[in-house]
Amino acid sequence: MFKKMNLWNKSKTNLTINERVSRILEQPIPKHVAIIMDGNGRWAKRRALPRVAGHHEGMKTVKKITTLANRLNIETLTLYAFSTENWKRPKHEVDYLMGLPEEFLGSFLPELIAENVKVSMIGDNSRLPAKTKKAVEKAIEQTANNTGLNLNFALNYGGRSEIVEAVKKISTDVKNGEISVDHIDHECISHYLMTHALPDPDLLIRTSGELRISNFMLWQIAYTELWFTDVLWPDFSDKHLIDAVEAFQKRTRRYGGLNDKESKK
Ligand code: V07
Repeated sequence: MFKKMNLWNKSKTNLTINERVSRILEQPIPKHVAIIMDGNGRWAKRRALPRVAGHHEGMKTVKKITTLANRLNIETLTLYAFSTENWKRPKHEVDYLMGLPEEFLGSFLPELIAENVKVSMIGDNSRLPAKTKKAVEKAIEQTANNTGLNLNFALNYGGRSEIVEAVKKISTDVKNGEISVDHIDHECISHYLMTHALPDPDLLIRTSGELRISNFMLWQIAYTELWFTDVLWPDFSDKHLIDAVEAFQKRTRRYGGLNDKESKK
């Protein structure tokens, strides 16, 4: 009849967002969080709206989650905005998606600058439309000296292509005598990836119920904690990022300081 209640859990459900943020900040924070922002099309379909309406709503979620990630002192937030596979979508949808970086930055770049956010990008930008490329380059330039959150967009990014490109560059450098075959190790390969300047993700979030990696950061997620939710990206809120970071902290606390990554080195 009377169910014994876990008081810590009970009180947790009653905490405000601000209280939960304060608690999170008392424990180790994931330095690098990566997100596969899935479910925008499904969000729109459920409302009988065109798919692009879901992408637009998803863009607003990007801004909200960026602000919270910055507040949580997360160092890098990598967002999978456009995959190398996404070119196969209908032309009107690809065109719309390629307009979003410009629209996002047009609306939010001043706020990002005010929040000390630094914008960066991984992926092959040579195939992006000129206006998309220019908008992103401008944002990268204007935020280059910012010291807060690194907001890293994966645009025209694919994990296997990234590895192929790294293998080509390593081969060229070996051929030209710049490095020897013996020099090729984990660290060397990491150095040739587009993420060379970033730590590996500590936490990967995928929304919308799919339990796959879908060609995202294949090399980098070897020891990453994975967190999946059925919530569609446009519905993803501060509460959900906090849920994910709390789950991360609960899992990593159990390692007692010696985590998988360190012990396998
Ligand atoms: C895109 C909104 C988020 C859900 C996933 C798909 C649609 C923000 C950007 C963006 C990219 C680069 C940049 C500034 C903003 C974006 C694409 C799609 C292609 F410098 N959202 N968003 N880019 N979606």
